[in-house]
Amino acid sequence: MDKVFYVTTPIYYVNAEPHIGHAYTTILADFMCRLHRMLGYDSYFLTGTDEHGDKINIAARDHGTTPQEYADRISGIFKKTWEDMGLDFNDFIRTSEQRHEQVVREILQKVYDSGDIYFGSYGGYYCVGCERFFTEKEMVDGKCPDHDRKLDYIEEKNYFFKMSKYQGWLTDHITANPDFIRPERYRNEVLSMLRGEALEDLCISRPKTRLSWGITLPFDENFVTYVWFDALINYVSALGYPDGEKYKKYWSSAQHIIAKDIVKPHGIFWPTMLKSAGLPLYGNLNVHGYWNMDEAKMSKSLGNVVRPLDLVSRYGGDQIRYFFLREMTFGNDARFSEDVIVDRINYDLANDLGNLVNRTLNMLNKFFDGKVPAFEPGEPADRDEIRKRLRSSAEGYISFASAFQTSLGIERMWEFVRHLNKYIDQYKPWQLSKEGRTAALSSVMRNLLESIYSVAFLLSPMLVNSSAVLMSAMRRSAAEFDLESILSMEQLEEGYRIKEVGILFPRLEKAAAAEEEGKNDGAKKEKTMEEGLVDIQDFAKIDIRVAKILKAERIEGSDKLLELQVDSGLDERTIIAGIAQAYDPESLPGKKILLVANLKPAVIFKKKSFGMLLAAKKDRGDRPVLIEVHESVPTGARLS
Ligand code: ME8
Repeated sequence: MDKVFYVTTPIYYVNAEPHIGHAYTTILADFMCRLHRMLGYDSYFLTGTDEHGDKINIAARDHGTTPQEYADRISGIFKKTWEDMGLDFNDFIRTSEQRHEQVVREILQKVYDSGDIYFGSYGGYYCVGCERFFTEKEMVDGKCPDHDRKLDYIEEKNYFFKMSKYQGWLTDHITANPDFIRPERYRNEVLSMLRGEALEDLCISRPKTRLSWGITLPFDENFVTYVWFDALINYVSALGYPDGEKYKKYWSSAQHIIAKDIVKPHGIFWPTMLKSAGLPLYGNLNVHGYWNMDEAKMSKSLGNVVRPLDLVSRYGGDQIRYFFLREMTFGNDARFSEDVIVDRINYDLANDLGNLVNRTLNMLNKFFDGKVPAFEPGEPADRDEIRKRLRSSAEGYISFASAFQTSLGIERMWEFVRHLNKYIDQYKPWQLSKEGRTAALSSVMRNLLESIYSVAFLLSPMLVNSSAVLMSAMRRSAAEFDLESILSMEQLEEGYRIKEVGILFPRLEKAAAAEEEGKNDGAKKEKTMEEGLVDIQDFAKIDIRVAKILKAERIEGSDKLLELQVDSGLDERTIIAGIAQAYDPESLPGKKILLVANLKPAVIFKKKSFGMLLAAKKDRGDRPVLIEVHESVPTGARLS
């Protein structure tokens, strides 16, 4: 089979500006496109805007403008938002474009000629928000369940598409191709719609007397096309159906991404339309859940709607992509919370991945002048084991992510990242250096660098900017992708000096979310300060770790201070501690204590101290007692 991949988002209505729900779907599509490109696919990504129909007509009227002007403005905002977020779509389709209108008319004519369209009379409950008729069974208390709005009964003469004719065929197709609609819960939802009562035919026109903003039917100019029949066709019109090269190349590999709100049009209308018009079906319908948020936080009257670009400027583009792709389990709803964004950035990006990179590059500077060391076969330092873990994590990541299960896939890569941090703790390169075990040190550092390069490469569809920074710092030119060579861990050039990358994922000094909350709830914040309480985010800024004392000496001229060498798990460092009157230096080596690891260095008695040990005393005059930790707790473990 050709390695071709075509991914689409819904085309968004232009009656409102982009919000985080739209941003999520579009980021997911961008990730899937880049992932497949990385895997060697010819990959194509389409998004766009849905511009016809009652809804847009009404919104334009409310804004005192024409539908076309209104659509131009909002569509422009969508396109610019995705561009500013660095989303790399190949095409942006608008349903008011000529190229689209022409294909809609062509397909309508085909369906009409095949005898699947008839003229009839229809009465039904219409929801403008959904742009569709509801059956009595679908309504809740006479209202649309999604828009909580009383539905109007409308009766008019219209054209109908014989959707019911394809009910049996579609049921069989979905049953025989269990992945056609995924995940399973949405396949079942569609099957239960199909297996319930008889499918009704689809009303596909609107009389121009009621609505003129739409595509005129090719066989009756008194009517415009129903907006869903028009909109779904964007997926082929953008490819240049019927003769376009892109249509021929990409169409049958199509992967549609939508949320659970529009399963029926995509799972039932669209396949039956394709079948009737004689087009092949799309590849898969991939359905995600909803991002839910605190009503108060999203209420327009409070002026605090979350805009995708605000999030990016507040937290960073890669950080937001990571949060979205990691936090939502495909198919389920997820809770949107800025506190969780902060946690994900601090724990996963700064602490796990960022720390791994910084520790490794700092040690490389110190021990090898920043140059890629040789790999010493006599001292493999678990190279095979690391390679095995890399392969298993990478394969898990690729197979989950390819099936849209980004969260599970990313977690597999993080297992590897966390293992690499443990690997440093286990091999303690600073100790190898001190003991003069250069060959072992070379291999350990080389293994780490090769692993980091592979991680950066594999994560590049998600951490687009940071991966690019890392890869270009480590290599002169980007490699052609070949999974086997990435997994071989033989990508770097011996002796090449790795460039500085700085801090890739700064820990959040100021918890933006907490600050925002503070603004909205000043009284609460004041009360907290009055009582001397701190926020959890403030506490989280302090990096307290288990450290092991390696050496302790008195400092000449001071009866209070000791100079200690400790292993922090991150590095080996000097601490000046005021415990000389309480402890003999000889009694200290081997003890595991608590270290504040991210304190700014301070000069004490002309010596530099890199952190602080935690000790306790009840009264001022008491001697400080070190907080000792049981030896089973690993060095470097973080207090949380
Ligand atoms: O339905 N969580 O457009 P639309 C997750 N024009 N995703 C969300 C979301 C949320 N809270 N809110 C919206 C339409 N979305 C039609 C589509 S396609 C031929 C025509 C995302 O502007 C999600 O992808 O209402 C959802 O399916 C889509 O926006 C609906 O966008």
